[in-house]
Amino acid sequence: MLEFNTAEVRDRNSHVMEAPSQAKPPAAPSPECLREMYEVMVRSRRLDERCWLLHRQGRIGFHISGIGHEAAQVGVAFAMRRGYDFLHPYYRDLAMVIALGMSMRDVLLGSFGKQGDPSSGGRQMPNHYCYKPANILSVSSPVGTQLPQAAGVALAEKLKGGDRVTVTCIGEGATSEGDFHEALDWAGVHKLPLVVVVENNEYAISVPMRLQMAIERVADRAAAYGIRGVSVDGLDVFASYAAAKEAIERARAGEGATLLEVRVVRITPHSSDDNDNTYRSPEEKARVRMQDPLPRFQQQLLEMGALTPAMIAEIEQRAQAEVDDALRYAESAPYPPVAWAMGPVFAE
Ligand SMILES: Cc1ncc(C[n+]2csc(CCOP(=O)(O)OP(=O)(O)O)c2C)c(N)n1
Ligand SMILES: [Mg+2]
Repeated sequence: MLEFNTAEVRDRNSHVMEAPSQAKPPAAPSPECLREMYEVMVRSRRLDERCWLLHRQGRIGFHISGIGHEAAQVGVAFAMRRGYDFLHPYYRDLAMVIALGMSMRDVLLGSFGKQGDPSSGGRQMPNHYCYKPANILSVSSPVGTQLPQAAGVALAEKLKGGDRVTVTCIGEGATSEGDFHEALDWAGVHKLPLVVVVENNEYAISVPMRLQMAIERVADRAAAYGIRGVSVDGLDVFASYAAAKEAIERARAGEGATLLEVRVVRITPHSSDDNDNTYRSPEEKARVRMQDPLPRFQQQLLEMGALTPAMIAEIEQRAQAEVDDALRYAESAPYPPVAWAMGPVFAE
């Protein structure tokens, strides 16, 4: 009999934050909400950057980054009823899972493969987020496999008569997979309460979008399945929030699924194990860095008066302190007992 003590996992996670508000999101975010969105973006960015350093220092084995995707992720996450709706994320969704209530400690426990990692008890690859208290379903490693799973969750919710919406995220490369076709076809046929967010960063590792599809907008693919297709600037929090909110509320009202393309940039290489100098020119990389959504959102909030330089400094300080705390916590946490490697995967 294998002992996988889930109570112990929970105990080790007693630091876990309260689930964020499950309330219906407002039509337009208030200044407090905008500050919260900004803080999530900063926290995600600082943690992400630290993970790159930890990888280069040989302290963690892998990292895959959401840098450049945060505005879209925060826009979508805040348009959800967080902790009530379902999220089937993919590996780049760091800002999104933080917005839904995963802590930096949770994330780093996964990066270090330590006991207490809520995603998998330290057995999955890093960045394979899963967090039951916030209805975050586990990331699937094979690209696109979360799509039929998410359609299944949406179908189950519809059959139960519930009003929870399922949001799932993929890259534009994943839209070439058969799973994409199967899931969107079902979403159309059964009018599922599903929002498929395509975080289009124009690359699938080294393969540019023009070698992936002969159309300009991923959202155009929606027409083939009889669902809505919407394409927005995913570097803009406001545009991402508005588009996601409309898609989610339509899904909740029984009006069916949306394919929501958020056009973002991948500022880093594909992962810690990729060298993008082999396929991106220095000019292209500089151009991409100039589109960083974080300073853009900061500037927007400064101009609106929702942020002040003093607030920005405070948020930075809190984020850095949280990263330092999470790192100390995760690095000193124990590894899971060897017996846990085998369970609970298969039924006894
Ligand atoms: C079925 C499958 N094929 C290939 C891979 C290797 N792989 C991992 S990520 C990735 C690129 C995916 O690109 P995209 O969907 O655009 O997402 P992005 O990484 O750009 O966010 C590939 C080919 C995989 N994990 N699964
Ligand atoms: Mg991509």
